[in-house]
Amino acid sequence: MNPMFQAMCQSVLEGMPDRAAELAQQALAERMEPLDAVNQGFAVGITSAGEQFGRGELFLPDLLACAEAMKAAMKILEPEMIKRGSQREVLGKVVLGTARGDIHDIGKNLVATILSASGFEIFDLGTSVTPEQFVAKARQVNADIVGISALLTTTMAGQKAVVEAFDRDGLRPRVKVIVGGAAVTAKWADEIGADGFSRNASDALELAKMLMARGAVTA
Ligand code: B1M
Repeated sequence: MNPMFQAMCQSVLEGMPDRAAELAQQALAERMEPLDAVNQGFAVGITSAGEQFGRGELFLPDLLACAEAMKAAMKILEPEMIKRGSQREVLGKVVLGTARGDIHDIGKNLVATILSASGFEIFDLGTSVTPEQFVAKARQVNADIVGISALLTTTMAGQKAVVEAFDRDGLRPRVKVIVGGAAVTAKWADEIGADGFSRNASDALELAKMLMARGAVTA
């Protein structure tokens, strides 16, 4: 691994927010693509932290420190990604949030940043969002797409509840519901009747564009 990516990964694994922020600044100063810094550096660190946590080699306070370091880097890189987005025309309106009971937001924020930088208008409801909140916001802003992130196997059920709430409310099929998050699969998306699934933020952008092209926009 390139030494800069290695240092980024290490800053997250060691839970050092100041070091992570410094490396993010350095990456921008060296004209590195911010998404490369995320995908090849900082995210490698947080994924590895998650694996160590899963094996019982890291404890929750350690994982929290790793997440703080990751967030410190994202705080510097995300505004730059938005700034670099050249597209000015609004491609569509997207309501985003993490499923009820789930407080993981790093991936969801990255999806929001990439979509926003590429011309989508984002309404980010934050974490632990109920189906009713998704429906109310989608109605209020006349959303084209609603995206629900879930990182826990237990909160994936919240994605299903959102699909059902949109069906009950008569907002589908006009509004498309897309899902993602570490534990989510295309099979799960199919099972719950979602309109799409993506594995990462770049694929989420392609998916959102494809849904808009297929006629998600009606208003
Ligand atoms: Co948590 N956590 N965590 N955690 N955490 C996981 C998810 C876990 C897999 C770790 C493990 O055990 N190996 C595990 C879940 C197991 C399971 O259910 N299968 C777990 C657990 C158990 C927990 C707690 C229950 C721990 C506890 O309290 N005992 C607790 C739950 C709290 C809650 O939500 N109620 C908890 C807490 C936390 C922290 C607070 C410490 C912190 C979150 C900080 C924050 O987000 N603000 C945290 C972290 C950091 C993780 C891991 C290590 C990393 C997640 C992350 O940020 N990844 C995670 C392990 C892992 O996922 N490998 C883990 C980086 C991010 C860029 O990727 O979020 O996957 P990701 O997003 C990607 C794609 O998934 C996709 O695009 C993104 C960018 O490419 N994507 C979408 C995401 N959302 C999308 C939506 C879309 C489309 C694509 O469309 C709408």
